[in-house]
Amino acid sequence: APQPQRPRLGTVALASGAAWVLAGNDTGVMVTASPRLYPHMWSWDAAFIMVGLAQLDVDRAAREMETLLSGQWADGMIPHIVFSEENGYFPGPDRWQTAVVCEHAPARPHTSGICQPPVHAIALRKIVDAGRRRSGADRRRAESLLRTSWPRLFAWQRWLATYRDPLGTGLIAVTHGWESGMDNSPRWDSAYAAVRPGSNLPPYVREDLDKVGDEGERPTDAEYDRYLWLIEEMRRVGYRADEIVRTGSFLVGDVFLTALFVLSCEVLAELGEEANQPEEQIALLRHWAARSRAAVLDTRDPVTGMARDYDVRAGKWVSVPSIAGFAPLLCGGLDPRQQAEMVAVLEGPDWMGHPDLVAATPPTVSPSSPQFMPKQYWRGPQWPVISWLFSWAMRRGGLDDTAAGIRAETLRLASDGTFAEYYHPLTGAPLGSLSQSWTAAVVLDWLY
Ligand code: 2M8
Repeated sequence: APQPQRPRLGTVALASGAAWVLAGNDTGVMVTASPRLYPHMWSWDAAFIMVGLAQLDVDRAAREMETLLSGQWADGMIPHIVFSEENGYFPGPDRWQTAVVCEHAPARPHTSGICQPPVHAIALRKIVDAGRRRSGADRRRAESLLRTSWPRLFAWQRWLATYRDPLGTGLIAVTHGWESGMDNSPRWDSAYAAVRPGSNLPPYVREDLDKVGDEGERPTDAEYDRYLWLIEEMRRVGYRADEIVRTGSFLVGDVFLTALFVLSCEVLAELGEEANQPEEQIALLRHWAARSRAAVLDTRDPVTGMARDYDVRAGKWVSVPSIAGFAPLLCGGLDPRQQAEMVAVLEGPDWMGHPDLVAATPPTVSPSSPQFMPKQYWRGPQWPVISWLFSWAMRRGGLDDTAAGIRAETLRLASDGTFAEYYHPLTGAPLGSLSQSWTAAVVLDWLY
């Protein structure tokens, strides 16, 4: 296999570099997702950032959770962006106008009007565990964060279960590709093809293109028109959750997000038991987890066995060879034979074991597929944060060997010390933003 050309860092230098990136991106109130491309707090980035911060400084990690929750909407939604005072990102608060048109949105901090995958309970678990490993002040800080944030995270899971289950099966739906976190994944191509930007889409100027090495690493203008059109639709209905699900032009049951919802419900239920939270709420979390786990398993393609998204507007399954197909390995529930088969596919020649990969860690699209685009954002590159998620969930699910392999190989990729947002699977070249906080954070957690 080809080898990456950059110098490799040893463990100590890599861990120090990761801590340095988090410190450099820290405004004091939030660690921004990256220094230039994303100068604000993103919802799921913040959760992974807390996982890294928990290893360095329990109080700082706890404050990150508090900053994120200061942006939570009155109905329970955790918005996908909590804005800093920085400029340089589009769409910013002026475009979203959430507090202007929606009574649930906080006036301050400014927030966006959509959500992102629920991984925050995992972050709370990590902070609580880190606090308990230490003593005195750290432990008290973590226990008090557990008491204050548990009801908020419960409200967030309830929001998803209430507003985002349009089929009533437990398959949680997204109303914008950005909500999935995998913005331009081929998973969304067919649903976006049906989104027709109106001629009254207010004009805009992108701010992302000059902040990466090559514009080809980012989504196209045609994709951006659709991203902005969906926001325009939502703004016009005052970001009313039920109305967006009823009338918006994009509504897809997201199998990957649903698997993360299952994991978060379970982790939150465990934390709730430890902290004596209300039994009926814990029972609800377990109920949602069971229902949504069954929904994830029900999406499997009868021929390939891979999990699929469901386009609610078009009324059809979406079969794309993306990493989301392995969602059952995140949330569990397969019988042992089916699970071994799915792991074998993941480790096999169409995925991690593809002979042309520099590192045997999951690419976002199968390199054997015609849809694979090795440097294009969510259309093929390897994302360390996604590898961390699989590794963490697989370890929890007893798949220790696969989890350890993903960890080792992703660390090898990331030992170039750039902490890139994503990597070129065939060359190991760093892509997108460098010094991306969540990459640094998951590396830190792995090295701890
Ligand atoms: C990317 O998404 C934002 C929009 O939310 C963007 O491209 O401007 C995605 O990779 C998303 O998953 C991530 O949370 C965000 C910040 O890292 O960047």
